[in-house]
Amino acid sequence: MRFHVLTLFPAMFESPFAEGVVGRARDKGLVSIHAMDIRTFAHDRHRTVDDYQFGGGPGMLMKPDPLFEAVESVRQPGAKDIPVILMSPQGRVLTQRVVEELAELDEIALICGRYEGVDERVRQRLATDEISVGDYVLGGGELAAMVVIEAVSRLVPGALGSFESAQDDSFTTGLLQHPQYTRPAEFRGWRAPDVLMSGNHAEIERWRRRESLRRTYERRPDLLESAPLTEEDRAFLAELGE
Ligand code: 9D3
Repeated sequence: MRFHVLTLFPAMFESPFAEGVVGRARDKGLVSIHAMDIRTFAHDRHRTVDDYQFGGGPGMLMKPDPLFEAVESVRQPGAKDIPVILMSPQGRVLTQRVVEELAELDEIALICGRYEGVDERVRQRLATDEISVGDYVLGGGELAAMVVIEAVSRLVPGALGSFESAQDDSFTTGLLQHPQYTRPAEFRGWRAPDVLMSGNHAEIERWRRRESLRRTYERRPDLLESAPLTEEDRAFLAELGE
């Protein structure tokens, strides 16, 4: 998976991806991240990338020409067009389903906006997708693009070790993670649940499933609507609701 990032702050993409899952995937040659400075594609003396908005109003917009040229510099002559994702608060909200969809691609360009936004022609004529990472205000698209890169990279085959398989991720089972404990069995007088030390794997699985259901019911009941549930799960949830 190749990520091309168009940003005014390319250095932001260095240390976050030097380590961890993405760092290892890069070392293995499974993922590459190419951060390009949009300012390289400004041609005037002051390397201008922003301008006032027609019609007036506060704040500046990103000019279209440096962004178009930056994307065009990524496209290989004759190759098919690369998907271009505009990171924007007006985009479709990133979920694991969207991440899975993006993980099917072998190359994507991510446009990170700054200022008040981008010229509408970038959205209409350059971007093929527009993604938000949630309903809160960031200072620009960079951290949002990093979220996309991290979430997508871990789904690239071979990126995860066998102990961190993407298969039992909470958003794959559709439920929140059950409580987890490690040694010591008693810490400051707080004991880990005995069932986890019982060696009875069927009992442990049952306990974990129920705790996942309990936690999801308490914290994210919306997830229960789309989670695949057994009859036994439903009976347990009915008990919780009483
Ligand atoms: C306070 C300014 N807002 C006035 C309506 C508009 C606005 C412009 C630019 C709000 C945020 C930004 C910068 N944000 C992003 O570029 C961004 C973002 C976000 O803020 N939240 C969630 N996902 C994303 S993806 C890109």
